Amino acid sequence: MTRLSGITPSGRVQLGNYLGAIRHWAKGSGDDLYFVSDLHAMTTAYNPARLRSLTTEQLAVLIAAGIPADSVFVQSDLTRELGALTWLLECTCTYGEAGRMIQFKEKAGAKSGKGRTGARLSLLTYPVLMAADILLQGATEVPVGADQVQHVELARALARRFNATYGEVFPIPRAVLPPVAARVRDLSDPSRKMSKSTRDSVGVIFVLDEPDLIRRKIRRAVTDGATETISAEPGNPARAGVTNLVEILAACTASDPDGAVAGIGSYRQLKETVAEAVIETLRPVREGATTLLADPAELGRVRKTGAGRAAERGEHRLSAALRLAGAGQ
Ligand code: AQP
Repeated sequence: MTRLSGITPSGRVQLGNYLGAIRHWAKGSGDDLYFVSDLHAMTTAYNPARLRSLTTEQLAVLIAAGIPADSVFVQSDLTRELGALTWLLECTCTYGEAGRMIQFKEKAGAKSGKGRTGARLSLLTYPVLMAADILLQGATEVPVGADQVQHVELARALARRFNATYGEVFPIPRAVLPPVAARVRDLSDPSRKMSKSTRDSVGVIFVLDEPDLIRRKIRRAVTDGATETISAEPGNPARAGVTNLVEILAACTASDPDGAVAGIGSYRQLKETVAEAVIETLRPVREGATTLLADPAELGRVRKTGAGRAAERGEHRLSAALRLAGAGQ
């Protein structure tokens, strides 16, 4: 069994990415693969220099979080392999299948401002690139959120069709919904989840934020002002801010929400406790990533090793797929 998961450098890595995904990835098996999906960040307008720096930062965070360096790679380091496989899969996928992707329907009009016809073609085709990410590595399990299940289903359909048409090459992947992980919410607007691409970052804790900045952001977090009841009430929108703080504390201290807040008597004390727990949880990752980022030669070496392993792993599948599909010599 090979698991494959990615993170998109659409912004700086935030606490939700860490508590909900990255720290679990660090406990995976040596066969698992994790990648920074920088090519996926190009489907809407972006700044190339910022994309490069976010990609490097995410790579450093993944390694500092404890994921073995040879299990991590940057997607664009496999552009040649992925480009070739994406083409074969685009020749396997129908226009109708790509157009049915809910994320395309939701994002295409909104992002371009000119309706679907103004959306980048890559917004339509990126699920096929995602299928190539999965199938190149022969991944059998793809942990994803509910919004990505449809894309993994597409990868399954394309793998089956390719195998049936040209010959068996690809293991059939399946989406796995990770066990309920902490869903961290924005500190200033707890009605939405914490996200790395949120424009106003006062409610977002970035993994590389300095401790003082973390304290300030948590001090300003929305609570309900009135009751000073220190408990989590999932599903009650009026208490979403306090619930979020309690759940962050529980996730950082590996305890249940009631146990985590035992002895805390005020919102002020709750915020101070949450801030210190977040700072301590992120400290080793921030320190490790900062050290790596200060040594570009070492980070470059680590990056090359991961890319080499990922390319090597996919090589025989790609050449078999090209040969069976009638391409190359
Ligand atoms: N707030 C969150 N709480 C728990 N888990 C979260 N994840 C993201 N936000 C939270 C998990 O992080 C992993 C990598 O995320 P992604 O890059 O695939 O994209 P995303 O889910 O769309 O993350 P963001 O931060 O919200 O990015 P943008 O702003 O670009 O949309 C995933 O496993 C995700 O579940």
